[in-house]
Amino acid sequence: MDIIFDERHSRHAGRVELGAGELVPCFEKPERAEFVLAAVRSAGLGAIEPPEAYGPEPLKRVHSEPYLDFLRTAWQEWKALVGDVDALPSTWPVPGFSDRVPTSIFARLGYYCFDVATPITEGTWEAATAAADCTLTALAKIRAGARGAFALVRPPGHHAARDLYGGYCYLNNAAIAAQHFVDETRERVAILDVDYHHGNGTQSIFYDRGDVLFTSLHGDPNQEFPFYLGHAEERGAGAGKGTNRNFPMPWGTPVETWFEALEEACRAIEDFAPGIVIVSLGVDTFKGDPISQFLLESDDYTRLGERIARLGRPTLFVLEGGYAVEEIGVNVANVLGGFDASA
Ligand code: 6XA
Ligand code: ZN
Repeated sequence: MDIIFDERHSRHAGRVELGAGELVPCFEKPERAEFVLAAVRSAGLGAIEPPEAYGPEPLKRVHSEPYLDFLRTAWQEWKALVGDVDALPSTWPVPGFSDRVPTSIFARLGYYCFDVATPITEGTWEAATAAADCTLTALAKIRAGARGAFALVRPPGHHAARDLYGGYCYLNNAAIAAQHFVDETRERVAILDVDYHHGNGTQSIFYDRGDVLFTSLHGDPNQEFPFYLGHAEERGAGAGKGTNRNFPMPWGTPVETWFEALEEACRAIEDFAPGIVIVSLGVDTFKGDPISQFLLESDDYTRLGERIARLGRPTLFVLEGGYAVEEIGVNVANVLGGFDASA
């Protein structure tokens, strides 16, 4: 398994997010990637390499240019006005307000961001673009014949839509890779999102696309972030009707029920016969995760990797969430090890 990693991830280090009524230290922190790196290294899963630079073009195929310009420049503008504290929005253009793009940095933060958990810091743009480059480089390994590759990245991506960030995500790494694969091959892509949270960004990017199947297992949006998307009846639109499959599950869902949903998602992927499977690999389904309510244990991740291997498709794994920092490494390494062992 080829593993692509870039130390520039650590340039993104948010200080605070708004939890339930109070500012708390960010859960999405650099140590996460360090624990995953140590675990994949000690499991001897494969060579760990830095990314190639792909430039802005693959990003523009998924995100709008005004949005990318905003992400690239927001920190400087914020810092000049406010100082060296995390840039967070505090006001939003909810329905009823004008839909013109606002000019103030305070207003543009709320225009492009949907929560108060996703700070922009000095190194956010650098880290986010490095993560996209890692994911595209891992994809290139698969295009060159590898059966599996892992983009060991942060910040994560699956909540980021065409011109919207939130949920600790800025650039949608999995979507950028999926679009790049379609652009290069004209083949179909299946995305399997096993992160605890619904991948609202990925869903919305491909919602009307018949060539990209999005499947997601996640906490029921009636109870869980991101709340406003991820219901079972969201099945796609237009040419994409039927190519969006959500499997929401309540807090405390038994592990066996989770694996039954995985089986259904896998059957949908098998029917779709994609040229590649992209796994949005969050391990915040772990029973010890501090912000999540599912019950998977470390051994369950091996079983997950084995089931993904049985799809029999070239597979790109992209790191998403997982906040039990001590265990996140082992859990990720178990998925990849289960996949590798089931050749
Ligand atoms: C914000 C919760 C963000 C969840 C981020 C995540 N209160 N997404 O792990 O997969
Ligand atoms: Zn998550």
